[in-house]
Amino acid sequence: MIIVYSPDHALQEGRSELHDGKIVPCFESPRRAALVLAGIEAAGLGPVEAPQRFGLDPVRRVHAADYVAFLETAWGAWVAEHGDHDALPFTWLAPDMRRVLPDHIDGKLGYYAFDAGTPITAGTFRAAGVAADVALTGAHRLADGAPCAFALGRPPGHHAGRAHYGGYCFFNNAAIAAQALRDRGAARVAVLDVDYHHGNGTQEIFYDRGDVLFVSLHADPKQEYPYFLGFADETGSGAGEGATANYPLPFGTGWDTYAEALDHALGRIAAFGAEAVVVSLGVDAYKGDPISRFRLDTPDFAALGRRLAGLRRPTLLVMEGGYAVEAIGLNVVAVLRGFLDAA
Ligand code: SP5
Ligand code: ZN
Repeated sequence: MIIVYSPDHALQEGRSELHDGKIVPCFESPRRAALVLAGIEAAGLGPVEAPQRFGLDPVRRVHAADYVAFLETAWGAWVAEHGDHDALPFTWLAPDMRRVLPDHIDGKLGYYAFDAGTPITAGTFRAAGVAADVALTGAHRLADGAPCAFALGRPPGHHAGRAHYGGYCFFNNAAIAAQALRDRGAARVAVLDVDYHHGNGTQEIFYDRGDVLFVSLHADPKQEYPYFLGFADETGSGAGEGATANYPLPFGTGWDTYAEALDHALGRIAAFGAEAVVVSLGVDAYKGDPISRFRLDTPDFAALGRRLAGLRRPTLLVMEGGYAVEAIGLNVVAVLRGFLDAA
């Protein structure tokens, strides 16, 4: 399997996030990607390639131009105001307020962010751009005929919407890749999101489109972050009616329950006639994950990989979450091994 990786992910290294009422070290750290790479190299899973550079045009295919420009300038504006430590918002736009873009950086953060867990740092914009390039490189390899690829980038992407960031995500790497596959000629693309958290950003981006199916398995938003999207009655709108499918699952979900929902989700993708599949691959459904409450074990991730291969379609796996760092390499390798064994 082609593995796309750049060490430049380390440009995003936030110090702290708000968690359970405390400021704690960021769960989403450079060590995560380094350990996944080490696992892949130890397992000899495939050639590791550097990303190509695509610039911001493919990013702007799914993100608003003003949002991209904000991310490019936010750090400079923050430092000028507050000095050289992570930028975090402290206030947000509630639905009954006015969506007017503030001039002040503190207001801008609240306008574009949806949580206090996603610090902007000196390297955020560059790291997010490289993560998009990693996913885009994988997408182009698929379009050129590769059967599968793994985009090992960070920061992750699936919580980032057309014009908002949060959940450790800035650019929606999976959505950018899915759009690139469309632009390279795939008539129908499916995004399957197996991260423990709902992929609210990806869903928002494609909600009214019939050409990209979004299917997500995740913890029930009545119980879990991001709380305000990912319910089963969200099925798409307009031309996208029927092209969104959510499988909210309860705390404590283990492989049997998960596999049943997964098989249903895979059936949807096959029935849709996807010509390519992008998998938002978080491994935070792992039983040892520090911020999650599902019960998948490492062999279950291998079974997940085998089922993904069973779709028999060109497949791009894109790294998302997974915070049990000691196990993250094993769990990702299990998915990729399972996929290759069944391919
Ligand atoms: C890409 C990705 O996986 N992003 C996840 C962002 C989650 N951030 C908020 C986590 C809040 C977890 N609260 C759990 C309480 C446990 N005591
Ligand atoms: Zn997650």
